[in-house]
Amino acid sequence: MQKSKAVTIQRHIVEQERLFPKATGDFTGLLWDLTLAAKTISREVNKAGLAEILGLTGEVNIHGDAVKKLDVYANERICKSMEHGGHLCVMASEENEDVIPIPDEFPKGKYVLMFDPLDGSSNIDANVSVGTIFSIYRRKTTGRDATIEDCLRKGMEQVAAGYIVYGSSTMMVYTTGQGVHGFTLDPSVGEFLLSHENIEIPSKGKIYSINEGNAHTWDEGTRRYIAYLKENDPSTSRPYSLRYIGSLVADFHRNLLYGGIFLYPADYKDPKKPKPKLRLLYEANPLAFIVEQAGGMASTGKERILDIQATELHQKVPLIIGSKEDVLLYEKFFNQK
Ligand code: P6P
Repeated sequence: MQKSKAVTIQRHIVEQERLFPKATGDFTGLLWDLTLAAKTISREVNKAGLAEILGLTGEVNIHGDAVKKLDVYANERICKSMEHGGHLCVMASEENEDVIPIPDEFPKGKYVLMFDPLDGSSNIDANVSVGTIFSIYRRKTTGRDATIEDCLRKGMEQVAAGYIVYGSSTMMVYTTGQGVHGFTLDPSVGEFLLSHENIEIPSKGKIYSINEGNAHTWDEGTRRYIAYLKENDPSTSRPYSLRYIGSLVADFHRNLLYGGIFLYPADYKDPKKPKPKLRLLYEANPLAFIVEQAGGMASTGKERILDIQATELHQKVPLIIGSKEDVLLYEKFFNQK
């Protein structure tokens, strides 16, 4: 890991903004508001294990505040942190059925924020890493109010994407199309400090991440690919190691740094009606933008994730993402007749 240059994320964002001569600072403000929400969620996630001890399990906590499930808390925290800054025209969340309009009392901006507030939250009680994933687009419509059309986009239109992983430390990883950069939260000063500049994913890994318990639902190509990875052939760096946390951000983050492939293929029990699980707008698109910026690849097996035109807010897609050579090889197996 590179030595931290004690560059805060705020300073890094300003430096990134300087790369865009026409930038107005609006984008910088948006990302700053997001980092504040991240710090607040990190504090709550890290306290979660103390719920019993701190008396946070009742309807009302020791401060008299209503206690919420952490994913509900994270969702509300992001909405409250982002709605008043004047940077956004609309938001959409994995937790909300419909788009989230900016309240009339607040100024509207030119950006769209879509997010998964706390992915993997079912793992919280076991103290497993969880994460927030976000995606930013420029507004597309020109009417008075933004609409769902501003959210139903192709991932290639993103202007920024990132995630916060709440693990042994809290890290924020983001891209604005100028490479991928990681920041580690120093809780003693409450700042995200640059710890991983210009992250590049190895072109080929030795790790595969998939829920082997779903093997009975896999298509033939996926089945043959996973069997191939498990064959003993040191000349082609096989067998691979299976690493599967069951928390997308944690699995993705490890593979981004070490190399490897994460697979969540569709359930093919009914070959005529494949059923994917992960969401295009809140999970696949932001991670696909990040991995491509880091030199990797993200595919459904058939097509590039970032080329998919979203038609529904909660549209699901198969997600095969990670080291380029590994994803390319998967595509060969998946498309073999
Ligand atoms: P499974 C968590 O619920 C999640 O959405 C992702 O974070 C994770 O990668 C996936 O689902 C795990 O799903 O079916 O393997 O438990």
